Amino acid sequence: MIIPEHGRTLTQEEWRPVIDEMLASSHIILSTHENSDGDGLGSQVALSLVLKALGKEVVILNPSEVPPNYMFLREIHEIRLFRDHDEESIQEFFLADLLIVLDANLHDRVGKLWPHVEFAREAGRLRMLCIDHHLEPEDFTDVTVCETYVSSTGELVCDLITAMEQHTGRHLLTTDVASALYTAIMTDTGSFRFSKTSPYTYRLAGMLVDKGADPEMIYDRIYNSLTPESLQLLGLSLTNIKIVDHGLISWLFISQEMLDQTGSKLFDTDLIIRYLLSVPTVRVAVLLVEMQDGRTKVSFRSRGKIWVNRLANHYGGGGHMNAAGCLLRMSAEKAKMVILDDVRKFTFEHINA
Ligand SMILES: [Mn+2]
Repeated sequence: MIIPEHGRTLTQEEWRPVIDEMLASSHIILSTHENSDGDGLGSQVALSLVLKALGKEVVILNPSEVPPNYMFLREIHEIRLFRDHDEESIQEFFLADLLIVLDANLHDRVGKLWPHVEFAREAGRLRMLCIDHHLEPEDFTDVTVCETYVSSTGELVCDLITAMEQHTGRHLLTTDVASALYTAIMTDTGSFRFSKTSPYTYRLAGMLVDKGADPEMIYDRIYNSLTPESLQLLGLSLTNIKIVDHGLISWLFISQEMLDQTGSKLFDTDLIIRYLLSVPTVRVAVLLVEMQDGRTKVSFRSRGKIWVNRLANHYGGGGHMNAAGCLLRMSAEKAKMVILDDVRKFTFEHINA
C-alpha cells in the first residue's frame, strides 16, 4: 500500500482541476454505480450538500434504488431513480453542465444512464468528472481522480471538501456532511477492518466524529436494519452455502425464487456475502444472484493476495483485490456453470502465486 507522505489523498494543488470544474458549473448531476452502496450514496449526499451550499443546482440520478437502511441520511430523499423513458430525467443531461460519477470508474457501471450521457456529451456541453478508488480505471471522463490505495470514495470526497473549504474560505463540512462521509468510509472499510483502512482513514474518521458524525447511531441504522424478510433470506442462504475444494472455495446461488419465497429484495443479498468468507480456510467466495431482468449479479470476495478484480474484469466487471463483481447477461444456470468453473481454475492458479 502506498500512502503519500502528507497523509492526505491528494494535495490542495492536485484537487484544483476538480474544484475548477465544479466551480465553473451551475447545474451538476451526481451519479454512482448500479446497486448503490454506502460509499457511493454517502459520497453523493456529502458532495450534494456542499455544492448546494455553494449555490449550485444539484440533481442526484442513480441507476438503482436506495436501500432503506440509508434513508436516515440527510438529502437521501433527493436521490432520483433513473428509469427508462423518464423524459424529465433524460432532459437533465442536456440541462446540466457537469456530471460527477462517484465510486465507479467504468462507463457501463452507471447502467442505463450511459446511452443518455453519451448522447448529451456528443450533442452539447456536458462535462464529466470521476472520483473513485477501484482498480483499472477507464478513461471516460474529462477529469478522473482514481486513487486505488484509498479505502473508499468517501475518503477522497472528504479530502476534496476540505480542499474546497480552503479554496473558497467557506465552512462546508457540516454535521450532515460529516455523517454522510462517515457512512461512506465506515461501510466501504467493513467498519474500519478491511486491508485498505490506513492510519489516515482512522484520523479522518476521528475528524468526522469531531464534526458531529455519530458512530453509534450510524452503525445501528445501517447494520441493525434487517427486515423479517431479509432474515428469512439469510436463513435460507446459510443452509445453501457450498464449501468445496478442500474448503478453499465457497459459493452460494440465490435464485429469484428464493427472493420471492422470502419476500426479500436484491439489496437484501448484500449482507450475505460476508458469511461466505467467515470460514477461515476459504480463499475465494462467490455469490451469484438471479436478477429480475434476467441478468446474474456476481460478487467475488477473497482472502490474502488473490486479485478477484481480475476475475471480474474478465466478465466486464471490476473492483478491488479482495472484493469485486460483475453483471452477466446470461441465465443464472449458465452463469453458475461458467463462473464456478473459472473460479476453480483461477483459485488454483493463484493460490500459491
Ligand atoms: Mn467504494
